[in-house]
Amino acid sequence: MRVPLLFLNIVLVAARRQVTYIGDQVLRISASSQKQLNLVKSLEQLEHLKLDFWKEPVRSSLPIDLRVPAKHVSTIKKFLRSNDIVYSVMIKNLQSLVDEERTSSLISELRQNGTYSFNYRSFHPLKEIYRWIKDLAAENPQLVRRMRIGKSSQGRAIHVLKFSTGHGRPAIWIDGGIHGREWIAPAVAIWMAKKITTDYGNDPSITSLLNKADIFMVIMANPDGYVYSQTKDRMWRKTMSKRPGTHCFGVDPNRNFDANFGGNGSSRVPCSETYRGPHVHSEPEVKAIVNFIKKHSNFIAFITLHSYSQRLMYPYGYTQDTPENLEELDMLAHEATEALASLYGTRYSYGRIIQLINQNSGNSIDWSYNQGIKYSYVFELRDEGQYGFMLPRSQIVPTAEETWLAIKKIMEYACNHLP
Ligand code: BHK
Ligand code: ZN
Repeated sequence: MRVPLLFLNIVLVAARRQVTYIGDQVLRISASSQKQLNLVKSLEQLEHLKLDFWKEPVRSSLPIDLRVPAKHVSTIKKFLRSNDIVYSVMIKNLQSLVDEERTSSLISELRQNGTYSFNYRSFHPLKEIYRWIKDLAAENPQLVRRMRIGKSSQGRAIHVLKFSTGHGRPAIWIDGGIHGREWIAPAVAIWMAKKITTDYGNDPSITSLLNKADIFMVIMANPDGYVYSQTKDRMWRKTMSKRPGTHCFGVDPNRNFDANFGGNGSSRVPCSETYRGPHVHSEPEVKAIVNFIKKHSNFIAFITLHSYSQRLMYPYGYTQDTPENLEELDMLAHEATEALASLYGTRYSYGRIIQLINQNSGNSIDWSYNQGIKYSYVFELRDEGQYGFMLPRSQIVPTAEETWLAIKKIMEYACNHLP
């Protein structure tokens, strides 16, 4: 018997009980005064509205991106209009982007030729990415090693790719995928890892770099969150750890590090998107990174990939205190963003976290900086908010290409300024 495909799809989707975003809108809000800013901030307290600030209110000059559940769209718009707060609709119906992505951006393919037939212009399910990681190491035995540095809450391996051509060298850290819904970050990391293997021995700059330093790259720092974002809830950000006494699950891994843990800009509420966790390094995903970096002990640069907003930020997030090498961090961020823009004209802003976004505590680069890693940076990749987390797959390769130029600047500088 033939079951109509459409019917089958509906049944499958219903069985998996996916979170849907039908009629949800993303509004870009321009608060033009401190008073208007405070009004928008006050919405953050109304937990029952289930608002999701894609870009939080910081200063009245900076745009705010807010995802509003369908049933509250008219209330929120009315609230904004009655207070003369200007807004525009960035995404009119989030579910239509989610649907489109599922059918045309998230591609599952059986591959024959290892990493050579991998489609770098597409997003992929975790299984395929893990297969690709294995293939890359197998294809490049003299250059790449796959190491398992830990396991997620749900038991998935956390892999690091070690690119090395010698012994006892300084090391550079790059991670992607620490937040589930930020799909562009692991996609960019995959492209970069492949780029290293094709450029080593051919391109003088990466060859000379790898003759001085090792690169350690975690493609997928939060595999559970990525899988959940692809199968159940596209907007999932956190880990997937469960705890007694609450129906909410998951911890924001980027609030779980030992850097002013529990301070401002992290939540003690398990249902919050920025829940810090029950204690420092409670998340096995975080613990894996921390243990590895502490044990290895000769990291000179730490780079973490997030999205979105087109920003390159450095410490601190938890304090207004300035990092000891502020001028150097700022100069290097300037050079890196100029290199990035040189390819396609993509403009990044740069600065300390606490200057560019709100104060936050427990993030990874504040932790790595306090470990003595002087060149600690976070990239918030494309775009500026037109698609936000729903970045189309046509932007994966251009984003990777331009970001690679910036990362090379940081790596080269760190190599030439050893502690
Ligand atoms: C990243 C690293 C260190 C400090 C802040 C950030 C920004 C990041 C976050 O944790 O709130 C923003 C983000 O994922 C969503 O774009
Ligand atoms: Zn993030």
